[in-house]
Amino acid sequence: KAKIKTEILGQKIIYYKEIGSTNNEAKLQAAKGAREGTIVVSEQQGTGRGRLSRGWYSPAQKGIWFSLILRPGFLPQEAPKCTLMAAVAIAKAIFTITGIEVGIKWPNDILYNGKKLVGVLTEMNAEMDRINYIVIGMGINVNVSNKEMPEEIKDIATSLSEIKGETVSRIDLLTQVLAELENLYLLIKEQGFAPILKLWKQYSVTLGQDIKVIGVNETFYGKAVDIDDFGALLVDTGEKIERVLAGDVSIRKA
Ligand code: BT5
Repeated sequence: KAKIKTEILGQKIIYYKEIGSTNNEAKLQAAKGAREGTIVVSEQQGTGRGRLSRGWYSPAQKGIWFSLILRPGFLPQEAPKCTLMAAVAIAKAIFTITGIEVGIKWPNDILYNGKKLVGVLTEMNAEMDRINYIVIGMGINVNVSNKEMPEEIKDIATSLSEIKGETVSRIDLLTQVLAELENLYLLIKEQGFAPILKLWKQYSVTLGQDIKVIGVNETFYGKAVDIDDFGALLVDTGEKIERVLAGDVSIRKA
């Protein structure tokens, strides 16, 4: 706590040695009225979640598994912006602390050499046309060893310690992530989403690629051409521009 340099984010920290999912706990806390900036951190998650009820491997003391509660004044359909904001904040913080240059894969992955280093899971509670709360869950593989990873992710995942060949301080990285998140969040409040979008595009490894969009009901191919003001991915199929919203799709290189 001594190292925290932020004014809002992380001023209240709810810490667990072990929990099912920090996102679930943050949603409970938010529903009970936890204030903006509250974070839920756990050393380990038993049932860490990805999107579409996928799992998130969260071994004890090896990563940063945490969730941030925000209560932004924007519209429910703007919530995906939080995912992009978080990805940019984490990418910047990783560079500051480790010197590693990462890429962002739309909407919620941070990759290094095509392997997943970070996942972001944004969940929202809205009533009528107002956001009650947003929970941004972030999973960062800090000192996770590749050898110990479950078979299913061994070939697709990596960690900062695997890349650097040495352990990385989780507390230094977490405090830096909070600092970057706060900067970007205040920037959105002052200047809207445009500056974040610009930064996001600098890190993007998705734009310009031929991709396969795997939705719940349909799959299609196209070129990822842009991101719109709501954080949706615009995909040129050759016939038309499809607008793809986060949450319900996966994308792969075609
Ligand atoms: C995500 O989902 O990438 C969002 C992950 C969010 C995790 C954080 S941790 C704190 C907070 N509390 C939670 O319960 N969740 C959040 P998605 O794009 O659906 O990717 C999930 C897929 O990533 C899985 O199906 C695996 O293939 C892969 N995967 C699982 N664990 C991984 C890990 N530790 N590192 C890299 N890839 C992983």
